[in-house]
Amino acid sequence: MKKVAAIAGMALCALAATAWAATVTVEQRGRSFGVAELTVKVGDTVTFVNNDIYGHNVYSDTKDAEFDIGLQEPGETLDVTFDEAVNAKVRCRIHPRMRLQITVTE
Ligand SMILES: [Cu+2]
Repeated sequence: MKKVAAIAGMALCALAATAWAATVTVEQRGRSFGVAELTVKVGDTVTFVNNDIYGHNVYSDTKDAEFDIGLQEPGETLDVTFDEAVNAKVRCRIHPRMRLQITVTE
């Protein structure tokens, strides 16, 4: 019986952690990001939604916030989760004018 209780407790912790983390959506349309700046907390997920007629390749080479979601075709949605407090400069490899600043706070 004790073992069952421990497993139930772990499941509750996992649910609590999920409830605290937020998901913020960033749209791409007209070869630009829907917002120029965004502030999220550590553990939050940014969902990149390509609502454009062009493909995009969103990435960041900012230290501690590196990611590259690759070629994202129109209509595709991709998630990036931030696990460090950083100021991430987000760009598109195909469209250098696309710029987004994501501030990740504790
Ligand atoms: Cu692009």
